[in-house]
Amino acid sequence: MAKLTILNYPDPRLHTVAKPVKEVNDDIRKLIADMAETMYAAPGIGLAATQVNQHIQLILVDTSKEQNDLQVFINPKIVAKTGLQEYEEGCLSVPGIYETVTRSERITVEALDSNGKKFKLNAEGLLAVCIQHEMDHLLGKVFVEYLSPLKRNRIKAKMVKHAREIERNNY
Ligand code: K2U
Ligand code: ZN
Repeated sequence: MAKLTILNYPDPRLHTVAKPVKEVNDDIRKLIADMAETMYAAPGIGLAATQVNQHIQLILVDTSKEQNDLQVFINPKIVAKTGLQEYEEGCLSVPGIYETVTRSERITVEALDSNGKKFKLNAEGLLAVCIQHEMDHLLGKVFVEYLSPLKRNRIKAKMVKHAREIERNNY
């Protein structure tokens, strides 16, 4: 397994629309293993392939307390949604920023698992928030895009400054 580099906002590659996975093969399963290592090490409770610069429809989620219940969604589609909920979200691609976002309270997701088998899941609460957050990444959308232009531009400027400081420290 290997830890992968997570793209940081406002990297334009985060706005790439992911393509469907044609075949769930060993290459996909290797990427899943690497993404899982990367997510748990961050630490995070979700990760989209887009965030590691792999533009295919693959997301991982683990909202369990013990961080031992990895859920893999390949070519996920939301087929039903009800209600609304607010949650203070973070993102591994926007470190240090937490803002409230409104999303559907309950969702039904259809996807393929890591063996290519189709499944359907009803999710609510944090699991529903996380799945919707990750599926936005597959559409090239980062959660700061739900904020006002003023807030979003302030965050963008902060992240660009952060990136320059990292670059300076690395030389
Ligand atoms: O960057 C990501 O896409 C992973 C997200 C997943 C997530 C975002 C918002 C709300 C829930 C999950 C986070 O980095 S994981 C960090 C985190 C952990 C607990 C609660 C909120 C954020
Ligand atoms: Zn994110």
